[in-house]
Parts: sequence; structure tokens; C-alpha cells
Amino acid sequence: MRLPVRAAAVAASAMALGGLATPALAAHSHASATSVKVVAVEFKFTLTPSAVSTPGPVTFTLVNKGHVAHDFKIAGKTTALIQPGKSTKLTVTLKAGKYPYLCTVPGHAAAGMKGTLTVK
Ligand SMILES: [Cu+2]
Repeated sequence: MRLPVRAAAVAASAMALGGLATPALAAHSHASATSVKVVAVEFKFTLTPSAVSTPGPVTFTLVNKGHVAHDFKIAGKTTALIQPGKSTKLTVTLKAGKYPYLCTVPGHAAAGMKGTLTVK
């Protein structure tokens, strides 16, 4: 008898807390990182999705499908230089706006490994 009552009280207070916490959580629910896959080849990047719809943390997964090493730089951060067939991740926090990105290997951006990511 006592246990169910206590369980109900705990559940009720948990619900009350949940009710209070929900608006704050909802406001930040999009803080869970957006994922963008970045495929690198010679000499271009393909981003999927090609734009980000929610400001906040964005985790870029760089996949090198080319034949030479590449990296990916955006918003002042750069991934490790990765070899063909390898991948790496980079998380940056982005506000709404436009963010140029590029490969920092000399000559690669000029050859086409660059673009602009829009965060709406
Ligand atoms: Cu490159």
C-alpha cells in the first residue's frame, strides 16, 4: 500500500517538474547537434544537407572519398587532415548566417574545394 502511494507521489512530482522544465527544454531542444555529411573529392565538397535550418551546434562528418588528403575548415575551425578512405568529425556552433568553408591544403580551395554554408 505505501509503495504505490509513494510511487504515485514521485510520478506526480516528476510530472510537475517535467511540466515546468518542458518550456525551457523545448526552447533548447534544437541544441542537439545538427549533422552535416561532407564528402571530399578532387576537387570539391558535397554537403548533405546543403543548408542548416537551425542555428546551434553543427557536427560535420568529413568523409574523404578522394585520392589525396583533405581537410575541412569552417567558422575558424579546421578538421584534421584526413587520408583517402578516412573520416573525421568537427562540431562548431553556428548562428544564422553564411559560412564560407574550404579545404586548407594549398591549391585545393582554388581548384574548387570551397563553398558557403547557409544557416537559416
Ligand atoms: Cu583538399
